[in-house]
Amino acid sequence: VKSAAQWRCVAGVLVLLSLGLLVAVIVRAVKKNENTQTDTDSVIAKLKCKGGDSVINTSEPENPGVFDDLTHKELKSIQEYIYGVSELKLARPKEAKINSSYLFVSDYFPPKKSEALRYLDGNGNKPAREARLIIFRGDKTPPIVEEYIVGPLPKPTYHKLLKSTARKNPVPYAHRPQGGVELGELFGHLYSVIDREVGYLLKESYGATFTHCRNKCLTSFLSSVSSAILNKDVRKMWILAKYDIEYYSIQPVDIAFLANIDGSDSSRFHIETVVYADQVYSSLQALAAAYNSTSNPINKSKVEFPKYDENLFSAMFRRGPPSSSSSSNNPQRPAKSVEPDGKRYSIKHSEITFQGWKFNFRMSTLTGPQIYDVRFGGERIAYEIGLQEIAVFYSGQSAAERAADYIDSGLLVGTHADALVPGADCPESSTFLPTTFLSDTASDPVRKSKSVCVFEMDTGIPLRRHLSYSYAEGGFYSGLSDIVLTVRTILTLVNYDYVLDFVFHQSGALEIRTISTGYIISSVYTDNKGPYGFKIHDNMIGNIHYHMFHWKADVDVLGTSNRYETLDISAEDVNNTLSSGLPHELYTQIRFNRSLKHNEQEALYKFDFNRPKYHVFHNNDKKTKHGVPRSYRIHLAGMAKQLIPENNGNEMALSWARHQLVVTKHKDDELSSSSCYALFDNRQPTVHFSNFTDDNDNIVDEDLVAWIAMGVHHIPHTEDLPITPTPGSHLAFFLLPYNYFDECPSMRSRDAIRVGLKNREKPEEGVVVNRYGNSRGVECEANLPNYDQEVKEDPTAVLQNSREGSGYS
Ligand SMILES: *[C@@H]1O[C@H](CO)[C@@H](O)[C@H](O)[C@H]1NC(C)=O
Ligand SMILES: *[C@@H]1O[C@H](CO)[C@@H](O)[C@H](O)[C@H]1NC(C)=O
Ligand SMILES: *[C@@H]1O[C@H](CO)[C@@H](O)[C@H](O)[C@H]1NC(C)=O
Ligand SMILES: *[C@@H]1O[C@H](CO)[C@@H](O)[C@H](O)[C@H]1NC(C)=O
Ligand SMILES: *[C@@H]1O[C@H](CO)[C@@H](O)[C@H](O)[C@H]1NC(C)=O
Ligand SMILES: *[C@@H]1O[C@H](CO)[C@@H](O)[C@H](O)[C@H]1NC(C)=O
Ligand SMILES: *[C@@H]1O[C@H](CO)[C@@H](O)[C@H](O)[C@H]1NC(C)=O
Ligand SMILES: [Cu+2]
Repeated sequence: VKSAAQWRCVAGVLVLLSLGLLVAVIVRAVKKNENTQTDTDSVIAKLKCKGGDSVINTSEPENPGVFDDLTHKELKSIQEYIYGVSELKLARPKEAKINSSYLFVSDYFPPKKSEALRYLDGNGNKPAREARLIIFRGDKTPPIVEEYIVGPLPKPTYHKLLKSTARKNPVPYAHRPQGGVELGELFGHLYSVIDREVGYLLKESYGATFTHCRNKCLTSFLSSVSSAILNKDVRKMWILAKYDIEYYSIQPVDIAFLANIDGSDSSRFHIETVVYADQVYSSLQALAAAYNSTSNPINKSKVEFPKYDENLFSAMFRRGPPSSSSSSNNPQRPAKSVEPDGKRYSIKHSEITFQGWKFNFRMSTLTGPQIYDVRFGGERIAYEIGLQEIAVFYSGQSAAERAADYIDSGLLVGTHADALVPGADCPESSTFLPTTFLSDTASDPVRKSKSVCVFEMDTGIPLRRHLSYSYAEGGFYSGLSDIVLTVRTILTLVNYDYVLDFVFHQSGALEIRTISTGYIISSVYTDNKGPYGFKIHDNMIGNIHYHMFHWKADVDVLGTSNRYETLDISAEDVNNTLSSGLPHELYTQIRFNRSLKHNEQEALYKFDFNRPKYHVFHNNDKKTKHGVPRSYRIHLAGMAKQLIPENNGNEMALSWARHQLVVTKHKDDELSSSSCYALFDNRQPTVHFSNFTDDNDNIVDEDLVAWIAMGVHHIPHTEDLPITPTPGSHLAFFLLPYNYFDECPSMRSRDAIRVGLKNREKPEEGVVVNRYGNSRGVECEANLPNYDQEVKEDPTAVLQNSREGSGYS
């Protein structure tokens, strides 16, 4: 007997079916007209898929938990509180100058791990929620940067300096990260000075200037010169001129300015060196004089302003004849993923669940994406996994080119996750999550509506499969596609774009992946630049560089009392007399030895091709029924050697890249391995990662944290034009169950397919196909939001229409 609800459902489906037919007719009608349409408007067939019973609530929680980011309401209360603190005298955004005290950025400050665990595991009160504020004190003498903890939220009553054994606070003003207030004053001042002194030269040489230039403008790329390079705490930046045209990082011109932007008085900012056409001058005036000299003529550059159209090599329009399978008359849509039975994951604010997985996601304003309390099958395997730092170091023939050593947390990585585009950045069926934070240029909390996407996807690769073809050998097939949940964010850090994924597999494996794309940085071609890049366009080389990434993985395998062991694989010779019949015959085979790491120094790991190893973490009291420690293994699949010697130049900022894996005893103070000051502070790092292991703590039966470095070298080539494609740049590390489950946990997945004989005794009776209740075929399409319409109505959903809240760039 069917219930009324079920009948209603059937009726609903019929209505939808007929609606679907109607839509199909419309689609056909629209298709006919397509050739006459210039707009790419598309009608989406709306034959609605079943909803499923998952909960998707991406709104801010009323009562945020221990892993939720600061909510809009909390941010407002922080503003109200902090602007009322009289001794700080904070200037409001818009009024803030580099010579005033102002709020630079906010971040959630997670509670101590022990308190959070007591609360999560049911034996403790909910820890107070606190915020971390970076405050620039430009009106102090000397000016400094202070970090404050403000709480308890949502009604703050205190602010106190952040005290930590692992980081300096306060921080010299010269080490502060870049932000909108400073860059506003910097560009306003220096661009007009440059144009005043050498504007006519820029016009003659490049057909463009920095100011009053309408559609023929120069813009610039900034490279901070760190205190380690200068050997003192002075703030300097190279300003590398580029054409302001799509896209400036591969439209270089051969003039660069070294700016001294030290202190809090912007009227004292000045250009102290200029490099023009490979010739060096000590001031703008000196260049102007030399340029005019008739007695002693200098080499002059003469380039035309590029012509902007769809074929401009640096512009990103589709060009070239369509490849054979589709033509411009007959476009054919690519394969897409659908959710025929609705979403199989749930999102409740920061908490995400999928096929036995459960975790919380947040975006740290300072360090980027993080997941917390990561559980599989109910059991916690990691407390926290998060990005720590992204760096890219360039080389070049000139001082300005090689100064381009970017430590991206100096740009506040978490604020650069923005405007993910469904259909290109993430599947159209994705759920998008917002981020919210305070910035130095916006009066209200800045909200980015599509910073993160969550989606289920069939990777198209079998998670497992076996075919036992012959009847004699069993006669069956069994397979399961690697169907995963991905939580993705993409950080656009000036010219580069980094795709950062947390990928949850049904085998209990967690994959953390970084992929790079975006525009390279280039410089003007001269004959002597051979070792630093190929000539890839008329007048341009793509400079060699390398990208480095650092991640933290606070693993908790069956509790917080863990050990770290390597399984060392080696060759050994054994007696082979029995097989060979010869008395002295040896046979060489491989074996492994378990090697327990006792302290942090012993655990420092540098990859060695000659010594293959597994890295496993376990709780010594938790064994399988076979007496083997139940472990999780960290598999490194994205290593690259960092070649700058230790303590040399900017290497200090990358001390985390000295080892591919470091294991430390958990300390709340050792919150992150780098800091937003790392662009400038290398002479005396605010956070110096190699100090984390100096105290050489015991790591046997302790709460352990694994720190993982990844990297990739990049020698640009013509196919990096206009943009670097992602294939080949996938770097990852995995957390893999290792003797943790009795068998592969994917055995419980209903996504599997088995084909077997009906009757093994009588193969002639044929086969059965078992899909474990899943039906085949895709009869519906999700009711996807119309993205094109959305951005037409609100362009800010994809492009910013003012500098407000932009942070840097
Ligand atoms: C989502 O969460 C918010 C805040 O807790 C709540 O007010 C709202 O009702 C929830 N929405 C749904 C559809 O459950
Ligand atoms: C701060 O700088 C602004 C210019 O940016 C200037 O007008 C103002 O007088 C300065 N204030 C102090 C106290 O120096
Ligand atoms: C150089 O020549 C230009 C153009 O004649 C002139 O405008 C400029 O003032 C001269 N600059 C110097 C430093 O002589
Ligand atoms: C000017 O260019 C020529 C030819 O490239 C070169 O030989 C010369 O050294 C350059 N002069 C300066 C001052 O760099
Ligand atoms: C493993 O242990 C064996 C026996 O103790 C030893 O001969 C061998 O050198 C060890 N291998 C490694 C890589 O430590
Ligand atoms: C190998 O084992 C055989 C039989 O056990 C023994 O006779 C022979 O001496 C052994 N050879 C070596 C090289 O140890
Ligand atoms: C790191 O250790 C060095 C040497 O012991 C010390 O001078 C420095 O202050 C430490 N840095 C931090 C951030 O603790
Ligand atoms: Cu690159």
